Amino acid sequence: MSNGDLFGPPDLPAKEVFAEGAMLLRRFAADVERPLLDTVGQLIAISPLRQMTTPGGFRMSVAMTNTGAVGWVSDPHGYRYDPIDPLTGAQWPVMPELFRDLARRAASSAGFDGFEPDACLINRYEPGTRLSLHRDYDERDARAPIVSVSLGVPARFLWGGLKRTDAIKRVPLLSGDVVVWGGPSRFVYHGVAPIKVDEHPLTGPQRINLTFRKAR
Ligand code: MD3
Ligand code: FE
Repeated sequence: MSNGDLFGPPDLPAKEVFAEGAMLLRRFAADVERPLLDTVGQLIAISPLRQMTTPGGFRMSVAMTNTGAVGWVSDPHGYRYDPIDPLTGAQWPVMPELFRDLARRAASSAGFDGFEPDACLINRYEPGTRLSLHRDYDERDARAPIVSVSLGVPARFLWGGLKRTDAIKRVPLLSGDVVVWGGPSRFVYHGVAPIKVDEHPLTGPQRINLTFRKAR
C-alpha cells in the first residue's frame, strides 16, 4: 500500500533515526531477501548453526555461526573473535560478495562511508528464542558501525540506553529491514524479546539476523 491510497495506514518512513548514529533503513534489503537466505543455507552447510555457551555457563537460546575472516565465539572461557570455527577446526567460510556489498551500501546510506566488515555473525531465532540485554564491545575498532539485517518472522527489538537502567523502547523489525548502529549509539544496551509463533514465506517460523562488524 502506498501513501497515495485512500484507505489504510500510511507507510512508515524508509529511514528512521532512533538516536544519534542509529538509523533504521526499512526494507533496505527487501530485493535480496531470497538470495541472502539461499546463501545462509550454503554457509551453514560449511559451518553449522550451534548454541554457544556463555562464560557464566548458560546455553544461549540463539543458534549462531559466522562468515568472514574472524567469527564471534562464546565459550566458558569468554567471548572472542576467532579465525577458526571451533566446531569444524577450519576457517569460517569466506564472506560472500553479496553480504559485503549490502553491508557497505547500508553503512554508506547511514553516513558511514568505507565500512569494511571482516565478521558477520549469523543468528537464528525460533519461537521463544530471545537475546537478553547486552552491549557489543568485543570489536577493536569502535569507530566502525555495526550493520544488522533482519530476515524472516518479525522481532521486537529492545533498544535501551548507555546505562543498563535506562528506559527500553520496543522497535518492530521486519524482514528486509536494516539497522546501522554507530557513533554515540554504538555501545547502547540492546536485545531481542522472545520471538512469537509466526510464519514467513521464506523462512517458516524462523528469524535470521545478520550482523556485520569490523572486529579487528
Ligand atoms: C545496537 N543481535 O548479535 S541486531 C548481536 O537481532 C545482536 O540478532 C540482535 O544484538 C539480533 O549482538 C540485534 C541489532 C544490533 C546489533 C548490534 C548492535 C543492535 C546493536 C550494537 C550496538 C548497538
Ligand atoms: Fe548485540
